[in-house]
Amino acid sequence: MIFNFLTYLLESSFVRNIITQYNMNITLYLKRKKGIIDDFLRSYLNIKRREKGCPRRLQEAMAYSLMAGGKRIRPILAIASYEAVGGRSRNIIPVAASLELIHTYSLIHDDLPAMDNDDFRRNMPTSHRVFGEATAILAGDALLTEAFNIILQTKINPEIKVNVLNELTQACGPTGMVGGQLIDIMLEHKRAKKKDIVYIHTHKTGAFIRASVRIGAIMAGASSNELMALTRYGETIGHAFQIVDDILDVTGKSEDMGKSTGSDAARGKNTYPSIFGVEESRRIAKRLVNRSLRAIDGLDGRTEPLREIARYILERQS
Ligand code: GRG
Repeated sequence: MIFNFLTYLLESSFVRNIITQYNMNITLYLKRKKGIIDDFLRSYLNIKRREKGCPRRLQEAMAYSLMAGGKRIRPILAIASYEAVGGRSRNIIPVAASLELIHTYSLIHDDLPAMDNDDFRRNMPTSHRVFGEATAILAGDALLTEAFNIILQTKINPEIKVNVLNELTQACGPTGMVGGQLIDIMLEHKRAKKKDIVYIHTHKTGAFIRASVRIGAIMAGASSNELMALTRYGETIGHAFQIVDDILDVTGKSEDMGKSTGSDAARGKNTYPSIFGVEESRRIAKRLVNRSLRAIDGLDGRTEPLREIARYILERQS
């Protein structure tokens, strides 16, 4: 009887979460997962190098931005979400890594003269500064297309594959990232309303982060309740991620951010700090992160990495 009770207690999600909490070192976790993604991307680029038909200069421009040292937060979120609902296969790695190709494309295009016109990204000259505008645009286009190709080549259940592709097209296309980017640009030097800034943040940045979390869950065959909880988690941290990005553009150091700071104000961008001030923006981001933690309270898988990533998003300096 006592033995049964002790077994029940040790297997309960509450106790398991406490045990993981004490074992969890988020810095080490992020470093390990980033290492896995970097290894995959390196071998992917090696395959591309050997493949006939892809011009050398295009390969170089793709590799330059892809291996410039990003945090790999979107792939890591997909893996953490996958593992939280019991996913075990290594098939998650190519799918997670493909998210980094889409993210890198968006950064290359975001930095272009017609967009944010940035000279530095991840402490390196931006793609168009090194390769010229035309090659930079094409490197972005190639990375976006290749992301879908990597998923297509991954051996997974065809229904899951279609669902993953559907998530990405919804999140990164006109109703997601690209739509958010357009409204962001259209409202430069104009006074935006609160609903506009919420739209920009949840579409330009939030939709893709939400999709990264959902893709991990879909890959693991999550139940509808698990998917609902993780969707809520993904959208709240996605929104908070961009608010923190806005705050860091005001308060962060350019060496940590890898690009010049203060650029949002110089460009007349509508940001949370420009509308609510830095302190209130911090409070809003904190509220969103708390909401994300509550959203996954009911899950009894390995949720501690997701919790720690949410806290990290709030406290990050780069
Ligand atoms: C289609 C022409 C055309 C342009 C599209 C899609 C797009 C341009 C822009 C998307 C806007 C964008 C880049 C949003 C993401 C903003 C953001 C918070 C970037 C930083 O992400 P981190 O901190 O960066 O994850 P690292 O460097 O760590 O990868």
